[in-house]
Amino acid sequence: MRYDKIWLDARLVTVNPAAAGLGIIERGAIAAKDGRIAYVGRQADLPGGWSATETVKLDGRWVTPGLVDCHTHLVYGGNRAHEFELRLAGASYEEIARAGGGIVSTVKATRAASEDDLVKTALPRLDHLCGEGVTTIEVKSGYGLDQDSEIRLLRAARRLGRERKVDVVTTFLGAHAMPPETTDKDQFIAQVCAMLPAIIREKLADAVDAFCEGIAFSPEQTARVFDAAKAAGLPVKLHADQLSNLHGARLAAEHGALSADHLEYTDEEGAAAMGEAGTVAVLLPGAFYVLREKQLPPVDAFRKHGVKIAIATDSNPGTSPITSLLLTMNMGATLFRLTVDELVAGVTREAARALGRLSDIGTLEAGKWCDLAVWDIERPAELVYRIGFNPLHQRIWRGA
Ligand code: DI6
Ligand code: FE
Repeated sequence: MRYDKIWLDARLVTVNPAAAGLGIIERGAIAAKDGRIAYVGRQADLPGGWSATETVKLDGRWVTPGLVDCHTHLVYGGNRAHEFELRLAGASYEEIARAGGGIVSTVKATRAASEDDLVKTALPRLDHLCGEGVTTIEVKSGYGLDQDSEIRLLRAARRLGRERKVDVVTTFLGAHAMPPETTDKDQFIAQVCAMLPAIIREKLADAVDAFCEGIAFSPEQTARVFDAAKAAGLPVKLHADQLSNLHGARLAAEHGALSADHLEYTDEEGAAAMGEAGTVAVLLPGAFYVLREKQLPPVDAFRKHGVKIAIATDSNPGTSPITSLLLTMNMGATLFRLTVDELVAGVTREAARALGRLSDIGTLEAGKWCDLAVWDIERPAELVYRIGFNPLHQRIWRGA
């Protein structure tokens, strides 16, 4: 076999679901051909007679799958530093939202931005994430809230994937908030559903999301968006039970959602429904931290009901202005008491599952894209333990 590139003397965190724990292989080798993993396993088991165009010795460094940030709102205009100051002075997130700030202030700035502006302002945030080994990122719309602005935002998100060596998975989140020009929620939901054909025609969305919450949309309104998405052949996900328990987790599970995200107020019944349906729990400790939330997501219930757990940055200008998946892992440990194994799987295999991409990325298995992160660490726990330190040695996307 002739490989394009082979990495030798590696300690592999395969995250292979068939293996115990993180599927670690000491003295491992991994080889790429045509951008995909052609061999992964013990170096001693490499098939005889192999050769490679390029050989890299990793001197015992650790290799994980490229990291997957499966929930972001990376593309938007402006920022909300002013609102941050108001919150420091005592205003709550919901009070600011009800007074016309919050998401709506970002909507105004996003509508005023050109597609070029949106790409230009998102790139430094993307670069920071990629600088920590992220090779796939999900980006949601939801700051345009009219058809043209949502489409502009999604086009900008797609462009990020052409400007950088990274996979960008896009999600249409038209039902994120009420736009400032309307107050009739049912009517706006009808408009959101009516935006889908144009978005699909341009292949601008890989999934559809909604924000099911008192300050956003009801379960019934969310279900209408889900039905429209399903009729159009797109998978769904949900911002569920972030600030109160509207049984969004159960709703997402009933609709076969890829994931339900946030979930601080989810009850055991919701967790059980998610386990049954195979809906991934995407936990977002950055938003929990910024909002000084006290209610913890029901991690034990997720474990008990076999719910797969992913974690993500939720990178957004309001509740999670964070562009570090490593820091997010640290928060997942300290705030949510997730284990190192859960966190490493949560930013690789389970994040890929939450995007419906597990057959292509998220673990080190032959046939998947050869997206890797090579780390200068002595054990995987170091990825979680340090705060504000980046041990990335090298990032490989599609074998190069
Ligand atoms: N939940 C969140 O945490 C973000 N969106 C959502 O539905 C917040 C977005 C923002 O405040 O701009
Ligand atoms: Fe979000």
